[in-house]
Amino acid sequence: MAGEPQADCLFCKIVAGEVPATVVRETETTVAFRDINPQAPTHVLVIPKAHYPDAVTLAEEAPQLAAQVLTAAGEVAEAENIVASETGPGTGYRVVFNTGPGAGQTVFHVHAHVLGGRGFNWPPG
Ligand code: IU
Repeated sequence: MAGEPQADCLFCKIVAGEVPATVVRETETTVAFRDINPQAPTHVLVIPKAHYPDAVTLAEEAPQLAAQVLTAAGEVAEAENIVASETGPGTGYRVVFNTGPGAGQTVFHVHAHVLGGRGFNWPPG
């Protein structure tokens, strides 16, 4: 059923405390933890505690929870001091939802990558 924990899901296991993670923020409905393979000085993953496979499914089936994930991403960015206060490299941050294997999604429990602390290129790689 939508939102129910999945036995074979790594991020459901992090939510359950069965797999360790460096948690930086937690709300009633979301958890944020540091990525084990960081791609930027700040690289935090924000997930809903409930299991949805990707961002679009989350938005379709639980729009309020999708908004809570994005709000938590913004709070992480504030706490990590990566919110743009001026223009220039290393200011501002990215919120990325890889969606589907072809786009690099490897864990099918929706997660927002919050990346900051360095400059970024456009278009992304
Ligand atoms: P992706 O968008 O599905 O590729 O992102 C999955 C991320 O989960 C990736 O950046 C991994 O480094 C990260 N990750 C993690 O933080 N902890 C883990 O135990 C595992 C993956 I497995």
